[in-house]
Amino acid sequence: MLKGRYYRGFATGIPASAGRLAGFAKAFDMHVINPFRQASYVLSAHQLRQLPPDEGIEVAIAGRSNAGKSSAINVLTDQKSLARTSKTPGRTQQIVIFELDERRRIADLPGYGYAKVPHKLKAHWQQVMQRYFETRRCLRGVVLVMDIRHPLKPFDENMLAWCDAAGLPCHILLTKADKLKRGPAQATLLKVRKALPPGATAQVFSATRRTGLEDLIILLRQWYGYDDSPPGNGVGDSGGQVL
Ligand SMILES: Nc1nc2c(ncn2[C@@H]2O[C@H](COP(=O)(O)OP(=O)(O)OP(=O)(O)O)[C@@H](O)[C@H]2O)c(=O)[nH]1
Ligand SMILES: [Mg+2]
Repeated sequence: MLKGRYYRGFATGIPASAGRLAGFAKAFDMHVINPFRQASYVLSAHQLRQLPPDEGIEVAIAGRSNAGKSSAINVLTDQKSLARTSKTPGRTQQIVIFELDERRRIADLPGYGYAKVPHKLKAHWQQVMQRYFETRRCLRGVVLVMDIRHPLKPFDENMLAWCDAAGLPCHILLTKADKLKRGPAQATLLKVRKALPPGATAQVFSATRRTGLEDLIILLRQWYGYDDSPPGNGVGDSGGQVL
């Protein structure tokens, strides 16, 4: 089951050490520390130059319009309306930056593929996104959000291929899982996993039921380096509250 640097755990499909951690936490009914609760809004950028300095660690939340990116951020941070969500697709029209601490950020990216966005704006965003992914050195990984009922659309495939080429980890959230029964949801997860390049992982998620939240937190704790160094020295500080 070894593929590239990642082992696709049976339960979670996330990297081996993270998968083991999730297993231990569940087996011993331990609670995972959620440092993402301390997230706060920083700014909304129309241009790359408006972004915070390219330092520390940034994780981007990408996906098609209306897939559920902002809702996932709200569940992850345990804040009802930190990121603006909407029934109207195309809601997030900027790169919205949330800060966990002075060296860690989440970037909520504009949704791709909303037909009613004017052509000029679409072209603008295509260009900005391309440059963001090509130049942002602090980018540690991409959480690619897909509606579990409509996975792996062309945008998603492009994103996966780009991350693969750039050697950047990509973790897929198959969200809105509450819209499917468990069987079909697991079948989709397996199908998606089979189609992934080596550096990519996938899990089932639901913002409304908080399904998969623990697995997501464990994975992101690794990406942000919360588990790397002893507590109390800044970057490795695993602050936050219990899930
Ligand atoms: N049932 C269900 N609905 C969800 C879930 N996640 C998001 N939604 C709904 O899907 C719609 C879009 O959610 P958003 O979080 O705003 O999606 P987004 O990807 O940020 O959208 P844009 O910013 O427009 O690209 C909203 O009506 C949400 O309530 C989920 O897990 N389950
Ligand atoms: Mg949004």
